[in-house]
Order: sequence, then C-alpha cells, then structure tokens
Amino acid sequence: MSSPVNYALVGNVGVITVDNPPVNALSQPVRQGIVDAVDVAAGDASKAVLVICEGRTFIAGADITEFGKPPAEPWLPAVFDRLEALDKPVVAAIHGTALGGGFETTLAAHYRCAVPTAKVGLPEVKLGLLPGAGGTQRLPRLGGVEAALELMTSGNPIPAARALELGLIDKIIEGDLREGALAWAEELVASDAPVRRISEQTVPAHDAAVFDRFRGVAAKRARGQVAPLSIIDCVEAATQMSFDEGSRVEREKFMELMRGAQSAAMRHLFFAERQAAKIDDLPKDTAQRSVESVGIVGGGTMGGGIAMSFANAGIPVTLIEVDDEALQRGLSIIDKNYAGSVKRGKVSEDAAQKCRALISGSTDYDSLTDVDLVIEAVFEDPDLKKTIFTRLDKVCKPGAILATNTSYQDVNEIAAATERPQDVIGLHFFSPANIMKLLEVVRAEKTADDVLATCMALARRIRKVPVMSGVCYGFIGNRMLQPYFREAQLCVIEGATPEQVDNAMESWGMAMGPLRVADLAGIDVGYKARQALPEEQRGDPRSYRVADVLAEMGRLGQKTGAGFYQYDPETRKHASDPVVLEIIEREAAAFGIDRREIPDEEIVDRLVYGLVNEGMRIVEEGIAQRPGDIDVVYAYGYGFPAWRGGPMHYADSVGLERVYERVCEFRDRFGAEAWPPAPLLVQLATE
Ligand code: 3H9
Repeated sequence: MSSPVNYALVGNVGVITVDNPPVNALSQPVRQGIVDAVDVAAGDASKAVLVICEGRTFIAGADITEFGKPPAEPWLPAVFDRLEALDKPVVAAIHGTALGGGFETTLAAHYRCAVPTAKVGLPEVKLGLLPGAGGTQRLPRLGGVEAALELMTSGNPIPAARALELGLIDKIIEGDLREGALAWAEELVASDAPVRRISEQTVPAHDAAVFDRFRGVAAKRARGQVAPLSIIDCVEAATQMSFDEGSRVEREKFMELMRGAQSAAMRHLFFAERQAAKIDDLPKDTAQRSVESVGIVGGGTMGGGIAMSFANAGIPVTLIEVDDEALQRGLSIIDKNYAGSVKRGKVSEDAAQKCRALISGSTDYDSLTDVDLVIEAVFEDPDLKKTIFTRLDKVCKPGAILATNTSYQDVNEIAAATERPQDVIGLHFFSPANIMKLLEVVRAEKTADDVLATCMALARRIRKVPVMSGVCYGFIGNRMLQPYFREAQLCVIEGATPEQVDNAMESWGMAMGPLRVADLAGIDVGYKARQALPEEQRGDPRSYRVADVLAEMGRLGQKTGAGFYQYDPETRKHASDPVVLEIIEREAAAFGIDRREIPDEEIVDRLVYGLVNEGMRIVEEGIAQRPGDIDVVYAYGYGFPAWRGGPMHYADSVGLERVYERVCEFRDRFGAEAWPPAPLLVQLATE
C-alpha cells in the first residue's frame, strides 16, 4: 500500500507532502509516513525541510475516527518532537485550514507561511478535548499566554492575516504556495537562518491574573464543560514548568478528557452533524436546481433573519410585505441588525453594507416571477399560508422551489394548494434566523428528490446545519418540546416554582430553562396554538392552565415585561413574581392538587426522558432518519448541552434500560396517557 506521505528532494529542500483525502487527517499511516520522511530528511543532502499538503486543505487535525480505539504508534506528540528536533530549518506551508493536530504540526516546524485565505486554529475544545500534541505548551511560547488561551478555549479558527499579527505565522504567500514556500526555504538556507524550536523558547511575560479571568469566562460561556478548564491548567503549567514537564501534564489531561463522557458526546455530535446532511434514499448524484436568487414572503423577525442568512452568503433576496409600512418596518429591523453586528465587531461596515445591498423589498408578488426559491415566513395561519402558496404557484417560474417556514403546519396540505406539490418543501429556520445554525428541511410526501437535494446543499451554503424531517405536527424539534413543556408546567403546578424548574434544567446544562424560554418566545404563541385545537386535543389541562391564565392577563413574557417572571424594563433581568406564585397555588388548589416538594433530579428526568420517549417515536415513525439527527436538532436549535451529546446520545449514555425503568415509573405515577413507553424504547431496553 502506498504511503499517504511522500518525500522528495527539490534543490536544497526536502519536501514532505501529505496526501490523505478528504482533509489530510493525521491517521496512523500519515504519522508513520511523517516519521519515515523525517528520518530520510535527517540523513540526506537537504538543507531545509518543507511540510505541505495536497488536496483542499492542510492537515485538519488528528484522525477523530481513531479516538476511543486502542492507540496506534507512533504517537502524535512523538512525531512532532522528531520533526522539531531536525537540525535544519523546517518550514510549514498552510492552505485551507490547519486545525488541531494540523496546526500543532506547524508549531513543531521552525517557520510557518500561509496563503491569504488560510485559517489556523485549535478547535479541540469543541470535541471536549485539549490540543494534546504539544499545542498547549508550544502556542503560549510562540504567541503569548492570552492569545493561546483565547484560541484554545474558544476553539475558533483565525484567518492568516490575524495569525500573522499575533506572530503565529511568519509570512503570507501570494500566488502558488508550493513555489512560494520552496523559494522562501531556499532563502532561509542562503541566509543561514537558524533552527527555531518553540519548545526551547520561554513563555513571554504575562499577567498572572489572566488564568483566573479565563476560568471565570469559561464558567459562564462553557458552563459544565471540563475541557476549557483543563486547557487553562495546561497553559498555566507551560508558564511554570519545563517543556517536557508541561507536556506530561498535557498528556495526562488529554487522556482524561478522551476517556470522559463529555468528549464522547461531542465527538458523537461531530459525526452526527455530518451524517445528518446525508439522505439515505437519495442517490449521491441527484441533480440539483440552481438557486441564485431568493424571495421571502413576510418581513417580520423571522423573514428578516432568513433574508440576512441568504444575503450574508452572497445570494440576493427580495422581501415581500403586504404594504409599504410593513415593508419599511421589516427593512429597518434588518438595518438595525446589521448596524448591531458592525458595532459588536462581528463584521466590517463595508461587508455589512455589501450584504444589506443584496436585500430589496417589494409589495408586489410579480417581483417573484424570476426567483429560484421562495420562502414563505408569515405567521402561523394555515389558511393564509395556503392562499399565499396558491398565489406563488401562479407567479413563480416553472422549477422554482416553494418553501414554507412553518413550525407546525402540514406541509402536504400546503403543497396541495399548488399545482406543483413536487416543488414544495418545508424550510424551518429557528429564531433569530440569521444566527441560529439549525435548519429543519421538511420533506413532504410529493417533494421531488432534486428539490430536497438542493435544499440540503443550500443549507450548507448559507452556513446552516440541515436536518431532514418528515411531516408531523411540530416536525422533530417542536414535537419533542410538547412533553418537555408539559412536564415543566406539571412540575410547577405540582409543587415546584418556575425558578426551581429553570434552575434545575440550567444546572443540568440546558442553555435556558423551559419557562424562561416560554417567556422569551412569548406565552401567546402556545396559547394561540392551543386555542386553535379542539379542547380534547390540548392535552392535560393541568399542564397549561397557568400559562393560559398568564396569557389572558396579558403577561405574554419578556415582550410585555412579565410572564412566568417579571422583567426589569432596562436590563431585561428576570425576577420571580409573587403574583405568579399566587396564580400557581390558586390553580393547583382548583385542580385539587396537594403541592409537594419535587427533587431537582425528578424535574430533570421528567423533562429529559419526555424528550427521549418522544424522540424514540420520531425515529420509529421515520420522521427522523436516525437518532443522531435528533441530537443535532437539539444541540443546534434548542440549547441542549453539546457535552451531553443530544437527548438520544444522553439516553444511551445513561443506559436505555435505566431510561425505560424511569419512564415506566412515571407512567405508573402520572398516567399512561402522558407516559406510554415508546415501542422502540421498550424493544431496545428489553432486547
Ligand atoms: C486533534 O487534532 C487532537 C490533537 O490535538 C491531539 C491528538 C493526540 N478526522 O466537515 P466536512 C471527515 S482533534 C477524521 O464535511 P468541510 C468528516 O467526518 C481534531 N475525519 O468538510 C467528513 O467525512 P464524511 C481537531 C475527519 O470541508 C469529511 O472529513 N480538528 C476529520 O465542511 C469532510 O468533512 C478538528 O476538530 C478529522 N479530524 O470542513 C477539525 N475532519 O465525508 C474537524 C473531517 O464521511 N474538521 N473529517 O462525512 C472540521 O472542522 C472540518 O471537517 C473542516 C472541513 C473544516 C476541516
């Protein structure tokens, strides 16, 4: 078998080329190949060494598929120590993304150059890990403690220009990278440039308080996660110990994280996200339709956010509203959002203006005659949606994709309002749509394969994470919220306070507790949805009575300054409200409920296993292609802690038998109507 690494002497330069598609991950043969090439370079006539990659990117990291399996020699840190130990200048030449072990490869080199479009970073924290091949020890020595901590605890890559400013690379090469890097290596030889081993350098002076500052930030931004804290410990070790001692600390902590449940969960999500983009029954070569222009019907918060998502990806958008006033209101919200992004330093003024210029408005459906895709984003009124689709059917060109952003409605029925149901699909964005990554792509009965394939690919183009869902009430995400919110509100009426429920869920890891979410989304949303249903379909009245009372009092949540909580008009900070507690007690008494103390553990189990039990049905019914898809939906759309891997992975990690036992216990205590164990759960737990 030929090696994914080859070596050739070009002039004075020994060139090590890694060629391991798709992303040049450092699998065992690559590690071995690098060691072999270094051995050759050490003994031949080369006076410098160049490390460069074929394909779309420089090395994107260690091979994640090998994690959790028995380790195979040579170890990565040892490979890098060998590379760094060469006594001739070693140059790394970066294109694409040098990530994780890839960036660590370049830190083991003595000189670094990159093309202007390259990015470098240490994203291990996003996999619940730390840079485990010298990164935590070499980066602070090269770029200083603060930059190292920022890069490693955020996991976000930085562009070449920023890396140059920070001194993480030495040179940007315009034009052909290989030619440029070879010429630079020859220059280094000609000028007798020294070998510069980062491991032999000392960490630049720094403020000792920086570690506690980063620990404080991690406790807030990465609540519950262990990896950021381990990273900070390792960097602190780099400032206190020799390189070798610090490397031993790094190794120990890396292995601890690797064996831990958090990294297993985050690695699961990494692969689940990529798997979710694939549709099992869709041939890989399914043709796609071209989407170079988009129309959006409805310029509210949702429509505006969707418009920005497309404009930010360079796709022109026409926004349709009923009249000039509504249109101007919609466009001005978009203006405000762009101004906010500029103010927060997220984009440059110039870039924001270019994106904004791609969004135009109209009150005339005829403006949509030439667009390739239309997304309807009006409020949840089924008749209105159908009327709009009938109208779109008349004006849009043949082959245009007609999408609805509905959160609940039956996409089959909406499709039936047109003469071209094959062109109709659901594209369910999450609010704020310009920020949230999740996109549920709803495949209706008659949706054509090429429409589905186009929308899955388009999602990636606008930097969303797509997950396909079948048609059902609420699709994957919102359907699962029903038992989740039901249990949250039942816990409240049975004895907990809204704070207790929210705090229990937030301590467990949810980004925001359910009742605070209800206040943020607006209590009227659920209220209106319930009012539209016949009473017998609204579920257990105990689970929505308090919310109904609040809605009828005009306490609609944050937007009215009060809901389950009261909100400070200036800071929007929430505080508990005695009025709400009175309502809860009064309504509980009316139902004859004797309020009791509810342990936090019960709250968490009822809410999370409510999600899991419904998730099992969703898989069973084929609404989701696989359990991992549900995990992606919850991690990207609902604030589920990534380090718990999503509800389905979490259930697996607890053990399905245990989950089943608990679901049966809840069925026996709270009734079979709310807690019928999903047949798939029964099957998997008892098999
Ligand atoms: C690390 O380095 C630890 C060290 O510090 C210490 C070790 C001791 N391994 O994302 P894409 C696959 S931890 C294996 O769709 P893109 C991916 O699954 C690592 N496979 O492409 C997919 O497979 P498939 C730190 C990998 O162009 C295919 O490649 N590095 C790896 O949208 C294409 O991927 C990272 O965390 C890998 N490392 O994005 C970087 N990476 O086609 C992780 C990708 O079968 N990777 N695959 O579904 C990324 O962020 C993106 O893949 C990248 C390309 C930006 C590189």
